[in-house]
Amino acid sequence: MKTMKKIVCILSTLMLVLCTLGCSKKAEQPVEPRLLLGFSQIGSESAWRIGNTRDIEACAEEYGVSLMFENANQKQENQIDAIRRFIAYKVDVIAFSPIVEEGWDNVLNEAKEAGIPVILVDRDVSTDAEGLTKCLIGADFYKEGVMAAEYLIRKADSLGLEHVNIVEITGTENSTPMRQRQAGFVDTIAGDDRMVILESIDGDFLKSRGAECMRSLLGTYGSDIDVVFSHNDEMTLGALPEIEKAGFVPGQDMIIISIDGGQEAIDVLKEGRINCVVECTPKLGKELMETALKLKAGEEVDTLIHPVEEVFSDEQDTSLIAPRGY
Ligand code: GYE
Repeated sequence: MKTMKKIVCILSTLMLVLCTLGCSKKAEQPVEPRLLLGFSQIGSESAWRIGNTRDIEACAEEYGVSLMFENANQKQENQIDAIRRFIAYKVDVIAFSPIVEEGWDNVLNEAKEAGIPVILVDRDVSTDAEGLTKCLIGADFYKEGVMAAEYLIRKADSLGLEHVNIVEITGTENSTPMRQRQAGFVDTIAGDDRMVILESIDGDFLKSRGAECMRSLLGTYGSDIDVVFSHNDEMTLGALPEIEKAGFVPGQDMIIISIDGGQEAIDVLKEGRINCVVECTPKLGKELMETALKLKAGEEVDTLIHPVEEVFSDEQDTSLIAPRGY
C-alpha cells in the first residue's frame, strides 16, 4: 500500500512538471507568421496611392502575412535602400512599386543572389537581365489610354467636332503608367485626322503640378484647348479650378478626361465638370498576398496579372456609380 502511494505521488509530480514545462514552452514560442513580406511603396502622392497602401495593409492582415512596409516618399533611392533592408532582414518575399522603370538592376541582382523572390506591384521595371522579378500585378495602362481615346472619339462624333485640340498632362516621367497611358492614347487617336495634341506636359501625378501645368497651358493656348487629357485624378482636380479661373466651364467648354476613378473625381464627374474617368483600381492586395504565399511555397505564379477595369463617363447614368472606396 505504501509503495502504491509512493508511485502515485511520483507520477503526479512528474505530470505536474511535464505540464508546467509544456505550458511555459507554449507561452514562450512566438506565433510564426505565414510569411514575411517586405513592401516598398512609392509615396502618398494621390488618393489612388493611399487606397493602394490601405488595401495592401488590410489584405496582409486578412491573410496572416507579416508586412514590413516602407514609404519611399517619391524617391527612387529610398526604394533601393528599403529593398536592401528587406534583403538584410531576410524577408521571405519582396514586393515594390517602382517609381520609374530604369535603374533597378543592381538591387534586383542582390535580391536574386540572396534567393528572395521579387514581385512588382502596380508598375514595371525596364531591364535587359532575365529572371530578376517573378511577376507583375498591376493595371493594363496601355488599355486605359486606349479607352480614354475611344471615349474622346465617341464624344467628338456626338458633338460633331471637326477639329479637336488636346492638351495632355502626363504622370511621372519614365514611369510605366505615364509611358503606357500616353502610348495607348496616341496610338488610338492616330487614325483620326481631327485629333491634334497641342502639348504634353509633365504633371508628376501631383495635384499642385496639375494646377501649374494647366495655368501654363491656358497661358499658351487659351480658348484653343478643346480637351484636357490628364493621366490621373489628382492632376485633374488641380487643373479644374485653373480652368474656371480662366473663365471656362470644364465639362462644357473643354472636355475633361481623367484616369483612376477615386471617389472625389467620380463626384466631380457626377457634377458634370469631368466628362470621363477611366478606372484604375488600386485594389491589388489580394493578388499580392496570394502570389507571395505561392512563391513561399515554391509554386509557379502567373507572370502578369491585370485587374479588370471599366470606364465611367457622361454617356451613362452617373448616379448609379457605386461608392468607390478610395
Ligand atoms: O494613376 C496615380 C498614382 O501607378 C497607377 O500612380 C498608379 C498611378 C495612379 O499616383 O494616381
